[in-house]
Amino acid sequence: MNIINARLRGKAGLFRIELQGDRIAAIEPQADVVAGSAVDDLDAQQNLVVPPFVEPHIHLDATLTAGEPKWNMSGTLFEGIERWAERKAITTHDDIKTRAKKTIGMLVDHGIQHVRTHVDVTDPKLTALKAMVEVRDEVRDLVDLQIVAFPQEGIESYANGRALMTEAVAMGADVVGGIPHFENTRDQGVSSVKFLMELAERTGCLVDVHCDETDDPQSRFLEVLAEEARVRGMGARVTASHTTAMGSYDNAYCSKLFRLLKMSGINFVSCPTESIHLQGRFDTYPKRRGLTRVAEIDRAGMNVCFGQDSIVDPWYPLGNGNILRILEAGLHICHMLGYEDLQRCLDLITDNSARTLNLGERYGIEAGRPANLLLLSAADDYEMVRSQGHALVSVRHGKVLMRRTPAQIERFA
Ligand code: 17E
Ligand code: FE2
Repeated sequence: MNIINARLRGKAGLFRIELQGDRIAAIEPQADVVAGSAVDDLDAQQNLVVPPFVEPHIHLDATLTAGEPKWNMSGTLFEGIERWAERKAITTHDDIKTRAKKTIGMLVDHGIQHVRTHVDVTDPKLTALKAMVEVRDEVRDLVDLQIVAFPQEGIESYANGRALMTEAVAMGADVVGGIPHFENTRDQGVSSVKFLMELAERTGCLVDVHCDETDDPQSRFLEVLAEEARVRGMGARVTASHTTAMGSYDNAYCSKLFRLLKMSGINFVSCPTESIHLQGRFDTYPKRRGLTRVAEIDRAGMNVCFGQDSIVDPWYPLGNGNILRILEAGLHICHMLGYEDLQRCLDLITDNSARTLNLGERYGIEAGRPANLLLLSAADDYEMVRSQGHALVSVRHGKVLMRRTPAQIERFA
């Protein structure tokens, strides 16, 4: 199969992308627009062809449970954790698998092929983890799934938290998580980060910590995580998710912090729709946005990407799998609608996220790499967000996985 009349990000002109089996065989410039010759040629119609969208942060064990048994009435992270604990108590293996697979279908419909999911392991039976390890295998034709052992109710503050984390890794979690701002004390927050970094280093896992997801400017576990990563030389394998407290740090502290963050080389995920909804809840007016410093992290040359976090769960009632919606919201909320940001905004849901997930040569439109790619509905990044465009075709392992027919409009005058 070949893709013809493709535009590639950062390159002038049109290209023909030749796929052989499950690999990209060659990428050749085209002098002119061409007509398809083979029956199975895909015509990109002079629009962008990009590697698949990435979902770097979602909780697939909790999706599609909003209101069961009760709604989150305050809109806070903390009430979300309480409501989830009630739902978690009645979950089953099949319940987790059914909802996770349904949600993965929603992600696939929007061009996502790589997913990192946090899975709550603060459960003596590890029900969700066992189910998600099976799901990871069963959805291989749809997405590559990374599983984070995520201690929703704490590592130090939850009974046998350390043992559950260790067991989750032994059972096949790919990534070690954490939640230091939720531990009972500051000391426990610090010791939880040291514990999880040690576990990851020993087992070869990646790291992705829910870190400082609060408006509390005193929540400063990011510096602990970054320093642990720096000393161990693990920065590229470590991610700090949310870091919303950074939106409340004063500039004097933040300028010192940025020096360490840069030295550490860690990655960042922001979930802008989730954070604008959950944070700022203890403010009246002026009301904080409750997001990390996305534009500043990006401009400092560090790696940052956007995630959805939730789809219809105790923390966030909306969501449909469309990461482009998150991109559009995030660009607004983070003051990133400037010309230069718009020129390369798809980085925030493609290349930057792939780097966060350590996908390496498993990702990208280059000869020799997997034949996983998207045909988009616009010719550049700016037009893609402006037009609220879509992934029209998703190709995975050299075969068409999803095709979207855009809505047809009839006008009569
Ligand atoms: N759990 C958590 O601690 N934070 C979140 N944003 C979600 C779950 C969705
Ligand atoms: Fe999260």
